[in-house]
Amino acid sequence: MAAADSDDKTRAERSILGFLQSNEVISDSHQFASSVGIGHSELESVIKSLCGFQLIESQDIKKERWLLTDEAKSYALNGSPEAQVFWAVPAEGISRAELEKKVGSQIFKIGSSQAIKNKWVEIGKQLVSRKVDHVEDSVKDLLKNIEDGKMVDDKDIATLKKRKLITLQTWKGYSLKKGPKYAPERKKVATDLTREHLLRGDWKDVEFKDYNLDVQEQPIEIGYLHPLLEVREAIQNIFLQMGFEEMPTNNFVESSFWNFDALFQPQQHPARDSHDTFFLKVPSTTRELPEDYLEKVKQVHEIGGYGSLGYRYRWKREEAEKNLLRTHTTAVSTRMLYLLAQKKPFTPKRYYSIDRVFRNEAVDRTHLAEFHQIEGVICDRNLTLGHLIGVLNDFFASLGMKKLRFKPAYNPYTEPSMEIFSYHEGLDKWVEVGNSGMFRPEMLRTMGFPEDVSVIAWGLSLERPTMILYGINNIRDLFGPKVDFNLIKSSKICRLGWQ
Ligand code: FB9
Repeated sequence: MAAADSDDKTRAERSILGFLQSNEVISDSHQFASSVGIGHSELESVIKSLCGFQLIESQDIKKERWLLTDEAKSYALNGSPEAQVFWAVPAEGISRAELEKKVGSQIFKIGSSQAIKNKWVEIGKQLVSRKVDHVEDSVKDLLKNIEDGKMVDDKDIATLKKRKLITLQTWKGYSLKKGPKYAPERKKVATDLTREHLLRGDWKDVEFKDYNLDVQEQPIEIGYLHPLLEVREAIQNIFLQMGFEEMPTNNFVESSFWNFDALFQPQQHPARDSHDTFFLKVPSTTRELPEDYLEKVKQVHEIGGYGSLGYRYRWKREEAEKNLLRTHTTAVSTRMLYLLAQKKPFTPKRYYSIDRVFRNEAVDRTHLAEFHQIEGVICDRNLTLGHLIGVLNDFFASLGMKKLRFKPAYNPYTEPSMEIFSYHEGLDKWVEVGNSGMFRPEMLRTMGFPEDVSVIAWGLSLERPTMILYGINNIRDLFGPKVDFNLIKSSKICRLGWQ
């Protein structure tokens, strides 16, 4: 097959270049193809390549012609239905039934109405009789003319079209003429300078094919970072540059104690019921909790301390032992801060985490039941809200967000708390970019931190910045089974710029 094709191609090439040697133009590639006995599609690819080498120039031509339908073909053969009906009516007339039998119901139905319209026959109650002696079957003639490709005037074309006897066939062709680099024979062009050229010494007069620098490069099959991991890496580098160290977040399953209680979040807090939190059936409860610390947490919840009234309710151990899918990486911050509080003397620390958290929330365009939380925690002496605002400005400035605004907010484990907003030029609006606050003494003192130690912290999601930076509108296009791999392959390098 390939061999046949290739010499068909060379034959097509020779016939085109040969024909143009003595003729100005090849007006219709279809006609030319059938004249040299080559399929038009073969010719087409040769035309394209000869144009590529500017040996010829081609111009698109649109050809169209009317084709007879099968019904019309039968009329061109046997006469139009109206003519057939007329001829079937003898001079003395004929009954409808007989006539129908004679010409057939199809012809009778179409022919009789047309013959009446042409005032050739009249159909009485019983009888069908002629109104003229002789008729010209112009329709048949028209159809034959069309068949022979003769010109037919538009009025007749319109009539035949209306009678669904003809259809228009269009096809694309080319008219060809010599190109700027025309030659009766295509000189073999070399694509590479080879050893043979050098050995033969004919490299001097061989024509080398130009490099086509616009050629689509072979896609290099390499690994691609998912946009979320691109942004994660960029944000990780911001934290590392700011002297933060990563917290170990490799445990999606957490106990209510570290996820809620240690954060001084009361056990009847709405976030702690299964409407918001995924509790585990197996293992439903945690086995290891630090006993002495647990007693202190129980106490601070029940009666407070460190200037707090506490929540004045009966704190239940079994509630704290319930296992769940962590609802925030703040649970990991709690573990790390507790461990830090045990270290004497106190050493200031900067921690960050970027990992999955799970919330039993209604899923919508921007929310799934899980997302990646980014969290920054600074534990040091005498930190104030000013420090928090300062570090937030630094952090978000590295994300390209220069203008921040803070709105008082409430979290069970931080007081004061602030929602963080940044002005987005592109979206031309203030966008909520995170939440933050100062961990409560009921949390820190209970862990064992000295009174002058305070902890500022903030959190945001990884999905939101990634969706905005990559212009992804629906979170399902970013995360989950429906992600289109090409999105990942074509996603540009993450440039943290807020514009
Ligand atoms: O990410 C959020 N928004 C955001 C962040 C960056 C961003 O970047 C731009 C392009 C570059 C754009 C948008 N938010 C937090 C704000 C909203 O999207 C919010 O509706 C949804 N929030 C999530 C929780 O939803 C229930 C984002 C998620 C979130 C919220 C709060 C925290 C973490 C994640 C926190 C915290 C915290 C507070 C105090 C102490 C420690 C942690």
